[in-house]
Amino acid sequence: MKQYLSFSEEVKEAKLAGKPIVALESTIISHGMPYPQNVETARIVEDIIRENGAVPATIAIIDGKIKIGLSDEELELFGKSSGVAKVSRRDIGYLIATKQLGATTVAATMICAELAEIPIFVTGGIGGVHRGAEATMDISADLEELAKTNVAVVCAGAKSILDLGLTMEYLETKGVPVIGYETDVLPAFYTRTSDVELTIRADEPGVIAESLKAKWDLKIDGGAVIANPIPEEHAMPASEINAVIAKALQEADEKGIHGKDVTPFLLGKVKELTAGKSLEANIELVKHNARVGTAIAKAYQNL
Ligand code: PSU
Ligand code: MN
Repeated sequence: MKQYLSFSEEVKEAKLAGKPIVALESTIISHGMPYPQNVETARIVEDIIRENGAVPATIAIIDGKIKIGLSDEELELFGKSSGVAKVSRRDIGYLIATKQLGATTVAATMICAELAEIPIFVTGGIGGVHRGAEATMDISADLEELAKTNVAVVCAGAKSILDLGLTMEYLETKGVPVIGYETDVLPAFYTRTSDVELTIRADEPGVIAESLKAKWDLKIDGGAVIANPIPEEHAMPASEINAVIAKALQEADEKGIHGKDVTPFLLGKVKELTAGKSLEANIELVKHNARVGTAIAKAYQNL
C-alpha cells in the first residue's frame, strides 16, 4: 500500500515530529475556482495552516503516486492545466495506472488522507444530494465516503445548488455526525444559515476533537462534517445568491449537464452571475475553515 504514497519533505518531517497535519483537496484548485485565484487561495490556505501551528498536506495524484503535500510548482500545475481529471473514489486506481494528473475530490481526498493517517481535512464545501435527485439519482460520492472513511471534513456546509434537506437525511441514515461549529443550523456555504437544524453544536475545537476520538476509539467507522459558517462580513445576501443559483440550475438543465460536470458547471455559473462576488466569499470561507480546522487538528493531536 505504502508504495502508492509519496510524502512531501514538510509532511514527512511533521509526521516524525508528531506535529498536527491538515489535509487539503485539489479539485477545489482545478475545478472549483478559476486561475489565478485558485492557486493564490491554495497558497494562502497552506500558509494560514502553517502560521497557526500545523502543516498543510494538499493531496493529488501525480505520475502514478498519491502525493501527500504538494510543492509550489505542483500547486501551480493543478491551477493552470486544463487536462486535470476530477478524481473520485471510482477513478483512483485508473489514474495511478495511467500516470495522469488527478485532482482529488472530497471523497478521494478522504481516502488518501486516511491512508496517510491524517484525520482532519479542510475544504470549502462538500458535495451532496442534488436538487431533483429523486429523478436523476445525482448524489455525490462524498456522502458515501463520509459514511465509511475515518476523516473529519471541515467545511462551510453545503451549497444550496444542492437539496440541503435531502443531504442531511442521507447523512443521518449513514450515521455521519454533522457538527455545527458555533451554529445551531446548517450553514449554506455563501450564507451563514439555512432552514436545516442541526442536532450537534460545538463551540470548542477541543470538544470536536474529543468527539472524533471517542467515535473512532469505539470503532464507529465513518467521517464527520464540521460545519463552519462563513464569517458574517463575507456572507452574501440569501435572496441574491438564491436567485443566482436558480438561474444556474436552469441553465445546467437546459444544457443537459450531467455526471461529474454538474458541480463545476454550477460553481462557474454562480461566479459569472455574481460578477465574482461568490468567488470572493468562497475564498474567505476556505480561509476561515483553515483556521478552525487547524485548531481542531492541534486539539486532536494533543489528546
Ligand atoms: N463544492 C465547492 N467547491 C468544490 C467542490 C464542491 O464549493 O470545488 C468539489 C469538491 O471537490 C467536491 C466535489 O468533492 O466538487 C463534488 O463533486 P460532485 O458533486 O460531482 O460529487
Ligand atoms: Mn454528481
